[in-house]
Amino acid sequence: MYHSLTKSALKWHIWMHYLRIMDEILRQIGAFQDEIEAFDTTDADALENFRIRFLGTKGIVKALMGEMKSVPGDRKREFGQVMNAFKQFAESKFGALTEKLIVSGGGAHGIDTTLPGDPLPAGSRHPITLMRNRIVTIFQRMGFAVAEGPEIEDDWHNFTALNLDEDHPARDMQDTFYLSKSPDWLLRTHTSNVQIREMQKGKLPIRIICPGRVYRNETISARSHCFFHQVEGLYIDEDVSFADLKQTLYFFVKEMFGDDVRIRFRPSYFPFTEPSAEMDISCQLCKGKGCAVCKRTGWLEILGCGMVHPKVLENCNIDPTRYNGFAFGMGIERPAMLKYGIRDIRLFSENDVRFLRQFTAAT
Ligand code: 2NM
Repeated sequence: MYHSLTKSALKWHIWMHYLRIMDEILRQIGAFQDEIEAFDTTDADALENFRIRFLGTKGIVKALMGEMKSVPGDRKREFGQVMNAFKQFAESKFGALTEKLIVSGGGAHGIDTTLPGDPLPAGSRHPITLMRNRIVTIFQRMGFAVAEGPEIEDDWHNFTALNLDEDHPARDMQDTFYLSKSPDWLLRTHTSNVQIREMQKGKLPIRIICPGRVYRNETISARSHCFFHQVEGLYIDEDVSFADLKQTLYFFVKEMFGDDVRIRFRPSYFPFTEPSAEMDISCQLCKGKGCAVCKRTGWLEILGCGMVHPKVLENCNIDPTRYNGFAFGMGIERPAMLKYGIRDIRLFSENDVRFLRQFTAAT
């Protein structure tokens, strides 16, 4: 008797617990329905928190499911069906709300992934870059490799190695920016420092093209700036002739300006080349007839060149009785101004997008 009493008391306890759970399930379903109906459909974060609270691994549905073990055997099936129905109902409601959020532009991360993307305005290359690339590419096709080096340089690589003696005017404070720290350090005045460094490496022959920014202490105006860009070339081998120099540069200008361009060389002087020359091309605006741009001469000066001075080779430990070569240097700003009709050199460094946007060429 006592035995059956405890058994039924125990059973009663189990049943009471089961009814309380079923009660709790109904309460949670009601709470879920109330909450989802009142839900602000634009708040993606709130929706996710709401979902986790009900359907997460530590959520309400999971916790109620865990009560399965205390459900009377003949009610486990019914309990399972109710819980599964609740879970599926909740999942479909969350699914519908998430869909709505995405379509209305909220999305899980505030991004509507179904909309076409915003077009990104394509940038354009700087006219100096365009001109430099055109020059460099032509020389690369002739077998020249690009070499680069430091813009902050020591006196030796910028001046001494290039055969500029101690009292050469270019060394003057008036012309060169020296670093306040030491009179030995300066901002390079040409990219020849790169060529010196390449020659010092001792690997011959050398065929390099050196583009880069250079600095000179000049008054800024429409025509000159305290920094600008250069491309210098160097070819060192056995038996290099002035004819090689002329033909290399002639090929370059024909590629650059077209087959009908004419060139001329005028004798000149540089401490680092002997002989030295300046090269002119027939004016591209008047085709050599004479106009304001070429100052009625029909010619435009575009570069300086010459055969590398034996002293320069010696300074770089290259034997001048065995090797020789040519070098040349040109600015980038002037030809770019000519090509694009730019009247003020300062425009290149002002970064006004209305100016920069106009250069849309692919290279
Ligand atoms: C020029 C004109 C002529 C030149 C010479 C050298 C080096 F390093 F080989 F000696 N580099 N660049 C050179 C020669 C530059 O610019 C107007």
